Amino acid sequence: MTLLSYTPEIAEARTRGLPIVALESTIITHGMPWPKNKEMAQQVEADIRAAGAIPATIAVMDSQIHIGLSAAQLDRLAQTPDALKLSRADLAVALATGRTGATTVAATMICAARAGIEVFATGGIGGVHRGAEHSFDISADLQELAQTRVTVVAAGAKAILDLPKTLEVLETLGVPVIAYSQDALPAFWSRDSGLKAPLRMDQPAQIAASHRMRAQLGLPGGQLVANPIPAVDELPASMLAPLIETALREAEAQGISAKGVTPFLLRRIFELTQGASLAANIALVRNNARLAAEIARALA
Ligand code: PSU
Repeated sequence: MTLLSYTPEIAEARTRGLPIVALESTIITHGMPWPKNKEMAQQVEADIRAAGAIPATIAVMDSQIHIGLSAAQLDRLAQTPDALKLSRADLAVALATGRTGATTVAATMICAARAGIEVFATGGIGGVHRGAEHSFDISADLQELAQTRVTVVAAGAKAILDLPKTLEVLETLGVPVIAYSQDALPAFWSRDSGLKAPLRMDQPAQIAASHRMRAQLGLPGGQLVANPIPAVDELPASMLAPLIETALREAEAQGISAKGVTPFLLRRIFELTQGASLAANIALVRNNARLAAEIARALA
């Protein structure tokens, strides 16, 4: 049995050199409730096709890394909320033990790179959690961006995080943080974090060119393209701020830690916004998928 299993469509796209966009699966199992999670995954795949690229949703099932999921596999995964949340540390263990695992940004980057896929769309990357000076909770996504050559399109890092510290760590790690078509770093559900992004680019073709340039320079690591949520879909940061504070206090009081923190906060903010955060989350992932498809087309 081969380690990587491609759907026939993706196998053909690889041989023909067609543009492919990788998609992660933790957002499906741990980021959104059933059945919206499955609808989102299907919709995002359709968006990528409409933009002229081939979607490749990545997950671990039956001791294989699946590059592209069948409708039945996607359906099964979306109803497996206890799937492992896989990052660099546990990817091999899930494969060795046959457990079903959803890939985070970090694990999806590893799998995409092995499959020769250079562009990946997600919602928001993990980063430095608030209070990290005490908890040391820093997402493995940041290290992965520093070492694996995949361009990741996200709406920045999630607003539940400490964004200034996240930017500092990315700078230390040598990861280019490129805001798309604006100067400000986006803040996931909102367009503007109040922080200036280190870099700005306005053309997908130039983002593709800088991806290539890093390889020519022999630099490891990818790029983070921070794509703001469309204005019509954004939630005001001022409305979210107190709700994020409430959710963070609850997480602390309930002793939520490690991999549990982000899913807990996303779920609580979904409840506190009466579902508005989920609608925004879906809109921003779709927006990221469309931009990722344009970058993949420029690279193909
Ligand atoms: N984007 C979303 N929702 C999510 C995620 C991204 O819109 O749930 C997932 C990604 O898989 C990312 C993970 O890698 O959240 C970050 O988790 P942590 O903070 O535990 O590293």
